[in-house]
Amino acid sequence: MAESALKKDAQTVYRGPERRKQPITVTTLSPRESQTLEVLGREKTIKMFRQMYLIRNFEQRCEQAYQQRKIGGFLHLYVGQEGVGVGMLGAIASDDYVVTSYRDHGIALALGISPNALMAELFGKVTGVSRGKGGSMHFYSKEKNLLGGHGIVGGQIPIGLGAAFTAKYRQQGQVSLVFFGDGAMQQGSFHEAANMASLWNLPAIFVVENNQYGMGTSVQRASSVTDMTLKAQGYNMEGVQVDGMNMLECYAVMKEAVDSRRKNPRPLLIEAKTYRYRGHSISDPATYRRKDEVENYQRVDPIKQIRDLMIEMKWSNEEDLKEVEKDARREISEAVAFADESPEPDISERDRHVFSD
Ligand SMILES: Cc1ncc(C[n+]2csc(CCOP(=O)(O)OP(=O)(O)O)c2C)c(N)n1
Ligand SMILES: [Mg+2]
Repeated sequence: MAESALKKDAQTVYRGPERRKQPITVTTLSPRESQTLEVLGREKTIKMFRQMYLIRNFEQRCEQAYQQRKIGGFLHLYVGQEGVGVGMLGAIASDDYVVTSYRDHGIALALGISPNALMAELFGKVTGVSRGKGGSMHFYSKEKNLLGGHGIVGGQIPIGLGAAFTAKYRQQGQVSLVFFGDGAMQQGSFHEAANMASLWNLPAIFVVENNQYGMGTSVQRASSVTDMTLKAQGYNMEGVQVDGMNMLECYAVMKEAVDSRRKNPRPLLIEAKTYRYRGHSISDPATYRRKDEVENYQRVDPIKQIRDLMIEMKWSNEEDLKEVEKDARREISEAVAFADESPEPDISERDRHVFSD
């Protein structure tokens, strides 16, 4: 059956099937975008722009440091997906739970974890978020309720479900955000967790960051349907699609989701249509896709869209935004210096934190 026919009977709330082909401008702002800008206001919007820029710069410096052999092991960059992390995490409360995959740098930074501690983690230094023992795929923060970056595809989903159970049990209105990729959605772990979340009315917000590829395999070749919200239907769960290149929409969809679920816990699936500009990991030259495909997404780059909009709305100007960018670059340079200068873990660290200490 065609996907559109399946959709007809869907219990899903559907917000426009495809990402915008054109960047946001003042004259083409949708009512939701205008409203979101009003809610966020100038200061917070510029702050979120800075956060996206900070993530991009962090990732670029990671690439450099990897080439200089200061970082080893795996490295999966978030470049292109910044609108999802910053938009969605900008809408949650500090005591909500968050869990994600190995593509975790952007999520950790968007949560406000210090770039120093993240860069140090990548450099294998004891000052890192996981004391240098986790590396790129294993960022954690007890303080920010980040329950990890996880290397097993889909492995984080049942953990996020557990956090949603905790949230409901405690009755303090928390929610659990569970980020995973389009590849991970095909794993049994998603389907088991979705079923239980629905049956038990848990406040789990499943966010599939559909960046169109799982390693070198396009989503069309890996998923029975390409509209991921259809998969929510089998679990009597609401499903929403959002343009992941649009930070304002990502904020709006998450804000609405968390506001409605704090009092009445129910799961939700959000499919963020996004794109990764780089290969799957640092060692992937991404020869399986065409250059113009990447360029099409770069035309609606999440950072550039907000930057241009700020200028067009006269909420800022070229000069001031350059200062914002310079300041973010300074912060990342300091993080690199901090990581460089930090000590490696002492040999006595070897047996610590293996279990629960
Ligand atoms: C259980 C498991 N199977 C396979 C792998 C190898 N692997 C690592 S990443 C990946 C692709 C996942 O793609 P997706 O979920 O779309 O996330 P993205 O990398 O696009 O963020 C695969 C197959 C793994 N780490 N774990
Ligand atoms: Mg993917």
